[in-house]
Amino acid sequence: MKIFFKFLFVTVMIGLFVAACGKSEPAAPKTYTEAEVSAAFEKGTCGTCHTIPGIPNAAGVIAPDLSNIKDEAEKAVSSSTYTGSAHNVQDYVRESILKPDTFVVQNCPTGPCVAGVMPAKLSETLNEDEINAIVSYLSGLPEGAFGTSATADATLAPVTGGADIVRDPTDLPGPLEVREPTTVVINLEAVEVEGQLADGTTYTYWTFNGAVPGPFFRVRVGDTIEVHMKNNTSSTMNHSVDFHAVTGPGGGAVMTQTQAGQETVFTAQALNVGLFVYHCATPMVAQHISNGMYGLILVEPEGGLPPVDKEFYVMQGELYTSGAFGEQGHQMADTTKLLNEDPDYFVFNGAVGALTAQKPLMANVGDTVRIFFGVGGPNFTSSFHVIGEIFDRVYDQASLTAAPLTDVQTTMVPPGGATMVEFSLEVPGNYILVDHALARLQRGLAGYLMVEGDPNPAIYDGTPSAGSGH
Ligand code: HEC
Ligand SMILES: [Cu+2]
Repeated sequence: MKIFFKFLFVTVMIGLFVAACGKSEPAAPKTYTEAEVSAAFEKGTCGTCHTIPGIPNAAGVIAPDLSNIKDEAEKAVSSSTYTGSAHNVQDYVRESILKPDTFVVQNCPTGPCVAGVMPAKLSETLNEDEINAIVSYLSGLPEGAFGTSATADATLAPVTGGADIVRDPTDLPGPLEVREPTTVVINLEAVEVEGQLADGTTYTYWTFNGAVPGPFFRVRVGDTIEVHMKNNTSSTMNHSVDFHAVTGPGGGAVMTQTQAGQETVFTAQALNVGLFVYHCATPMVAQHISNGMYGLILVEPEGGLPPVDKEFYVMQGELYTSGAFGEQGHQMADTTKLLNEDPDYFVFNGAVGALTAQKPLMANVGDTVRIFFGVGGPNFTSSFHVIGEIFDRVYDQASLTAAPLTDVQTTMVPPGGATMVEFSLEVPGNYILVDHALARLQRGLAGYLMVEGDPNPAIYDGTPSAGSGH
């Protein structure tokens, strides 16, 4: 924001200077406020790929830096390699937004630019006014991009709604029957959803199949997975999938970069037993993951896993929002915080309260429970712990072929990693799933395992005291 104001200030000063010199009156195009311009850029998700001076959240890791787009555009329209129809800066920028495939720019920060990366649907996502705001801003101040900053910082109206994007921790398929390897079809669809992040707070999640984490898949070692990766027609971004269970470059990502309304397919053989993360691998990958695009696939050994009474599916991730933790209303993604690894929210299964107030894990005294736990991240390692329980078995790093560790209090799970833990329940009550880096509890990271049954005073007895925080 600071840079923004500096930019604005310089602009206004140039404007005043021009006016004071009595030079030609600039034509009077419609002026747009800071808030209008920022909102248009946000809606177009431009800052996800481009560096744009003054626009919050700009990261610009894969697309041309637009700081100097005025000069670049002037050069481009008069060059022989340019194949578009623009003759001036405004038309060039407008054409880039409306018909991104008309021509391909030469230089991107990661190397030569490629066609088809800039979303083709911006013409539908943005209305005329929003496009004008962007064009006016990019084609160069001082010619009237902004009025005053009178309406700057206009806060968005608080929204309490937002779709439920929480994956129920019991939403997973049961053990496979004993069988020979076969082909298993895996259907994924990238869907961008305005979801509830916390009470009174919404966020635009990018999901696999509408929930966070994505669906839990269960196959047998030796199976061939046939992955169908769809991208919903309403998507503003391309999406893809990288399965850590797949052997081959990109884990599927090189074959599944999928545009809105399209579908891609690949097949792969599950060579290794284990519990594996899958995630979107479209640049900027960290942002696609943070926004909710991760899930787990279990590759069972021949003969399956030992039976248990209850199985649960839990994943941890972090979100980087424009407002601080707890701020009401719609939150935008903050790419600067993402790159600085400075999250506002830590969540299990996508949202604050997902596994406490909304969809707690339920079990009974006497049950053996198994938790398939993974970390989408994108950046933080979890020190996974269940308050009041000891893991009887930890399949460390989700290796299901090595002997499990026994009698473990807390286990570390890195981003893009998983674990399988098992324990039996002897005492009824409320157990809390946490990352033992407990400051994260204050940022939304908690889940309940509610255990019903008869008290077991031989194992746990006493009078509850007030204020334990448990
Ligand atoms: C998913 C990443 C992505 C998003 C989102 C995106 N762009 Fe782009 N953009 C690119 C890439 C990659 C190129 C260069 C390749 C090409 O020319 O198609 C590009 C090219 C451009 C250019 C031409 C740059 C030059 O140096 O000539 C402009 C202007 C532009 N984008 C503006 C925008 C605006 C405005 C938005 C938001 C409304 C936006 N882009 C959203 C990736 C993106
Ligand atoms: Cu994605």
